[in-house]
Amino acid sequence: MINAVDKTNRRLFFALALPKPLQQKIVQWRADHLPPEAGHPIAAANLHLTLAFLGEVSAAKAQVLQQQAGRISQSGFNVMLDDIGHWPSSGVVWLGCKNPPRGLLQLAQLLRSQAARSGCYQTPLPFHPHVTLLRGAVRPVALPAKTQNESFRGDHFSLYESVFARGRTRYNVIQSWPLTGSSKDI
Ligand code: 2AM
Repeated sequence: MINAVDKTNRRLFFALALPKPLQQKIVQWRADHLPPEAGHPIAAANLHLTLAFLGEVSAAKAQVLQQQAGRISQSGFNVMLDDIGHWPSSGVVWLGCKNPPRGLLQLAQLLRSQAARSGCYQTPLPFHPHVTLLRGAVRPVALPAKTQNESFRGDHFSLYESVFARGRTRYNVIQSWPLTGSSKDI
């Protein structure tokens, strides 16, 4: 028998939140440095740094992933957004890190391997931490030579649900976990 589509599936991902003042600064900087025709700007409240994309996930699987996330013991780290780039194939203009902190890479690696073990497809592409600024940027974009070099403290991570309603995407936090573990501060 073919299973009916599970309507309780939700589109989920783990991410680092950006502090609200930084979201506002980035939006202002984007307006000043990227041409409006370059692509569709991501709303300030939606600016985040994805750690692991999970896709459409059942409630049972989400529960397992949340339990595993809760057992992660890692300390926080500083994320410096000092790089900018454009991926024309996915139409994404992004801010990223020239030298991502080890803690960020470790956390993403752990969440991605836990997700893969739970059957959430993980892209074979290497993890490239980034904050998406624009979507739909499929044409060449004149990128500014420098970013604002803003940094933020990754002191917690969250599970988000992506909800599309009335023509807009919203990201709702389902649960957050502190990064206050005992490993050496990075
Ligand atoms: P992006 O910003 O580079 O597009 C919520 O959709 C978050 O999950 C976004 O940050 C998005 O990354 C990421 N995401 C969406 N679909 C994805 C996929 N198939 N593989 C990896 N990441 C994905």
